[in-house]
Amino acid sequence: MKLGRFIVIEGLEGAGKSTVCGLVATALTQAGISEVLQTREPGGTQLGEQLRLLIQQGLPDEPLQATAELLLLYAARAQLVEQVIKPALARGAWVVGDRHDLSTQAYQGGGRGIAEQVLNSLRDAVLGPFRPDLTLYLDISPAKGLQRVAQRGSFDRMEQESLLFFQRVRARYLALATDDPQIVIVSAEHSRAQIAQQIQQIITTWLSRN
Ligand code: T5A
Repeated sequence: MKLGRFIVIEGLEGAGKSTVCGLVATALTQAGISEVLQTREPGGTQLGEQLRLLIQQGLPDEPLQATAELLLLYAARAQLVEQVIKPALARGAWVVGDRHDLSTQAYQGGGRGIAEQVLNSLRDAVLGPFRPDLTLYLDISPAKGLQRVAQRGSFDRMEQESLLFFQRVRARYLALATDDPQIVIVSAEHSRAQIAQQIQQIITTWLSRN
């Protein structure tokens, strides 16, 4: 029995997801929701954090195969959903997720070229009918997002992918978001203040309707 709600923030590297997760959590708290939990994927459990390191750093002498990467991401997600997210929702907490399954559809599907049928079967096997209640997709051009990441320091394994890879990821995100009424597209190229205002508006409107 689910009492809380699951809100997910998605987007390319440097889109501002972590920043927006904080804004959403604050907006929910100000709206009177007593427990708001923030999660990130991959991560958020002991297993998930170990897998995150592996996914972000790779192995010194062995390239990670696309299907191996996919299965690691789902192992992390299964652990997080069952151990953290579902129990939180069942006790009435609201969960704000920094990435969830849409990332896999975009990165492993659009970016790596894994067939949609494979992704859908795996998603159904691992998650069943479990889905977010609302997803905010922060849209940014790969060049701009990576420029923001570069200002922060060095690139990890995923961030070293080509611009073409991230263009495919963005195209898949946009295609999926356009098709799904539960995904709201937010332009992430505005100033922090403009985005904060927009997020507040989206959350207020959504809360009034749900
Ligand atoms: N992955 C993940 C998959 O391939 N498949 C999957 O299924 C999943 C779940 C995870 C990696 O794993 C991959 C995708 C990723 O490569 P991550 O840490 O979740 O890594 O993702 P990143 O996208 O790398 O996280 P980042 O921290 O780089 O980006 P964020 O969270 O989008 O952005 P944020 O808020 O940290 O901001 C980035 C920088 O921009 C500035 C911030 O201050 C910060 O310096 N910034 C702005 N600057 C100007 N204007 C604004 N409006 C700004 N907003 C933020």
